Amino acid sequence: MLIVGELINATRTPVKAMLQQWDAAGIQDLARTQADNGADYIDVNAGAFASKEADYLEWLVKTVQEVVDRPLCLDSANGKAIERAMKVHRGTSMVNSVSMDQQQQEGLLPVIQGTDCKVIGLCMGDRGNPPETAEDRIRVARELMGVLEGAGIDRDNIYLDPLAQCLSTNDRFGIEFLEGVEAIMSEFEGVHTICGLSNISYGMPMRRIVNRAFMVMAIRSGLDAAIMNPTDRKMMSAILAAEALVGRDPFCGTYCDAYRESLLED
Ligand code: THG
Repeated sequence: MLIVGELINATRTPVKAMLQQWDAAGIQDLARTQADNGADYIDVNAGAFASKEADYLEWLVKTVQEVVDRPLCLDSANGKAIERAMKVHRGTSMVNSVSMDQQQQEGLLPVIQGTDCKVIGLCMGDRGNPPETAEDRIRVARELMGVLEGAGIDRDNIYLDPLAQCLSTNDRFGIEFLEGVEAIMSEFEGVHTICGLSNISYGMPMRRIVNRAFMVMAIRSGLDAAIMNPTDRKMMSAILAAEALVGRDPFCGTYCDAYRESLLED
């Protein structure tokens, strides 16, 4: 499982305050904590500041990469902000995200083409209409694959996001997402799937219980990446166990290594 740490997101109150004060030390603490807890990528999102988003995102990239060697997941719907962030990013970033929004594609595809960046293809139609059913998801996924592969992006660099949405607003959203992952992974061999995991539990009590159960099921459906909180040790343990159980951990080696490093928590 490829883990993208979600904590540097301006929709979170403490992070919003850090950005307003250009608090580099606070941001760098969050970056180190996530890297130390196993994040492969660090997500950076300044979407709560419409007008200053591009300035903040560029600053986040520089500030985070001063202290961690991980690549970043550039989380913005604003093509200009992504373009500026990519210019200062060291190594190969992950662009989050390209959807079927025409205008956004026109801004982003030229910036991505010819690079080796990973790209999240978000299953969201033109004008931002979200999918409801598994069928909706696979339909948008097909369109995204046409656009992304058509732009010359390697399948191994594509992460399709079927969009996890709040279970509390529609009790079908868990199963429709899971069936979407399965359909995508079997139709496009070699592609990856990712999601913002904790969306599923929004508005529910004891969200982490729901997040962990959802993750285990999503792994069974083929999900191989997630934007999530890597400091949740019980979640990280459930991921390691689930991956061993579906045959994605030869000789349970990664699970046993994590045990020896005292990373597991029951
Ligand atoms: N898909 C893609 N990108 C995304 C999302 C997605 N980026 C944004 C979001 N959704 C994923 N990121 C976050 C960041 C913070 C929080 C949720 C999703 C958040 N977390 C709780 C908090 O801080 O209070 C804690 C969650 C928990 O661990 O219980 O607010 O869907 N491509």
